[in-house]
Amino acid sequence: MDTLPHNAQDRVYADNAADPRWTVARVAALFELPFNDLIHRAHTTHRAHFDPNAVQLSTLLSVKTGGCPEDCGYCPQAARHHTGVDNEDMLAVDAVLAAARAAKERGATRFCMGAAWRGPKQRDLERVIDMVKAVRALGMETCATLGMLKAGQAAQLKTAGLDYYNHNLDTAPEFYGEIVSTRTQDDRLDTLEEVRAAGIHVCCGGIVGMGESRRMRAALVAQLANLDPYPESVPINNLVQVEGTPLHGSASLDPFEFVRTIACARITMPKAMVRLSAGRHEMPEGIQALCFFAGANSIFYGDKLLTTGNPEAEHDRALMGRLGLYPMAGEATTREAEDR
Ligand code: SAM
Ligand code: DTB
Ligand code: SF4
Repeated sequence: MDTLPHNAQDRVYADNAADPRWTVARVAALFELPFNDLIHRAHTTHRAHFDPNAVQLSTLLSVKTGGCPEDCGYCPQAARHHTGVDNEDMLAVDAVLAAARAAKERGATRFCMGAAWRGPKQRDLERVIDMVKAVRALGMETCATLGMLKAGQAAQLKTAGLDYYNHNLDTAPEFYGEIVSTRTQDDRLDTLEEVRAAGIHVCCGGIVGMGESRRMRAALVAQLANLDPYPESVPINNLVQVEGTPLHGSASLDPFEFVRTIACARITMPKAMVRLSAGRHEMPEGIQALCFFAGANSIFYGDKLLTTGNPEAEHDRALMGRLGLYPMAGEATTREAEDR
């Protein structure tokens, strides 16, 4: 063999020392490393910045389900996809508060509220603001994902006490148009700028397993890592294939490739919370354990994501117990983000 695997690894280190920017080529070189070299490096990075056995627990709630005008190819909530997800009314603040209280009792420290909107109307935003205030008053961290924000909306959420806003870049820029046609990735970047400018922590990641190439996964990670600053929280979702969506029936991703994506996110965004997000329901526990080793330190906790299933809380507690993992204190994660 002309090129020894450790030479390949050295080259990735050396390149990066010369220029801290993560080009697609550099992230692609990480993806190409032998698996053991990659996850060793990711785990070493993880250990340098975090307690390697602490996992942050967030619970999701869909506060406005279905009927979305957008055409995201992966999403069961798009009105034009016939998935059995109905267009429901927005939840009342009391119902949201009850769900947050239950999540807190189960051990979640962050409560994430999602809405199937292209973006919030002012009247709807006002009810979300009341939800944020109510959840915050429980002593939980708050996160919302409401679609695109217009000028001034992020500032209103910040004033209400919103800690994080989730808005994903979802996939590589060159693949985005194949997955979504009703908006561009530049629209996403505009909202991310609004969120940043309002002083809300950014939660931004993507989905893998949508038929993208490895190079495209590298391009997504590079794009996230080159946001300045990179996001405080980076959800890596494995596509949940829902019947009736255009992406249902896509070839499923090699689970080791999912672990590699987590590892690359950890290496390129060393101080971010890397969130092992959608797709855990279908993911073998051994693969989840490898994800934790490769630097994932946050999960969605509770038996439902927005409309699809997630492992039962009890099951996750048992898995964490078997791995010697424990929940991360809520304030610790925000402090971590603020100290960066
Ligand atoms: N409508 C808002 C938006 O698109 O930003 C907020 C809610 S949307 C459901 C939040 C994120 O969920 C999407 O950006 C996407 O990354 C993720 N998501 C949706 N459907 C998914 C699926 N089937 N599998 C994995 N992730 C999915
Ligand atoms: C994120 O990146 N993943 C979560 C959260 N942010 C909002 C959503 C996953 C949704 C999976 C499909 C569903 O349950 O509808
Ligand atoms: Fe709507 Fe968000 Fe689903 Fe896209 S991902 S269809 S914007 S709910």
